[in-house]
Amino acid sequence: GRGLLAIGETMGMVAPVAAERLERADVFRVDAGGAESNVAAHVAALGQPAAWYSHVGDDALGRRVVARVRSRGVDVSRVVVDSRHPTGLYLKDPGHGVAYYRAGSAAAHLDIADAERLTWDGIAVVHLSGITAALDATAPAFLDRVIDRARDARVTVSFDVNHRAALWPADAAAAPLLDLARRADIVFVGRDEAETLWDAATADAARRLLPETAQLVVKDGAVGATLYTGEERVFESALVVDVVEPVGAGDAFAGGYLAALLAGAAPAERLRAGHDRAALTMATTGDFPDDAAESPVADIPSERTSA
Ligand code: KDG
Repeated sequence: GRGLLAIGETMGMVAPVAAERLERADVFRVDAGGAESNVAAHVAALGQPAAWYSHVGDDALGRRVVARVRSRGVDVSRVVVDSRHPTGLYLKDPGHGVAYYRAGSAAAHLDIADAERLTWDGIAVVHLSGITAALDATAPAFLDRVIDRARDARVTVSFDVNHRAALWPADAAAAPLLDLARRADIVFVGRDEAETLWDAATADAARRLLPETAQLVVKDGAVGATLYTGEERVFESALVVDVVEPVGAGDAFAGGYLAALLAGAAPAERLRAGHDRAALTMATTGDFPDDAAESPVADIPSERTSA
């Protein structure tokens, strides 16, 4: 069947192996971290076709990132290697957020030419996130063009609002993120995120801002998630888990949901698939269910395209 294309920056991620503060930890892993490729990896893990598109630098970190995403079953053949700009990097300080080293990265240079180059064969859903809108002056136009082209190709547009306060404050992000959400067919937003951005303190308040969205999912952390479709409102409780580190749980939820959608699952089942993947991800300091035992550089990619 047709699958998912996720688009957006994936960086090198450095995280303590145990849930220790960055300042004190001695043992770290270097993995790939990017909201959109995480979603693709969850979709692939659940047996649905998934591809990822972005730019990486022509550097060891970029090769490591691409190899890692590929090792999770994601088609990376579209990824562009940019010889002029580096792969971005971020550090995790468990329980205390992240630090980005991504300004001017290869993926921050995604632009309209990238959007024009995309092909839609085999793609049922394109997944985007609000992180891309914050990256660079060229990124908003890139997202606009991707959405227009997906619509023309009758590809479903999935959008995770993904406000990252370390990239842009809520007052700057609120309007552009709402505009993007209004153009998507499927929207994922946190209840607290909708409150911070748009003063929408409840799931129903978020729905009033996005009344036309074909599938609106409002996630309320440990409580559960609500799905609004044209006809119904479905709530599914979250699973009870011991949280080691929560970063990546939102991507896991979206990946579980979208994999179930691609498999033809009913609304409640899609929400449960999201909760299942999120629970697995919160049990690790990485962005992805624990696969640290795998060799991260076993598979160096051979495809190299110059930007
Ligand atoms: O959702 C997890 C992401 O936040 C993480 O993988 C890094 O993509 C990332 C970002 O921009 O924060």
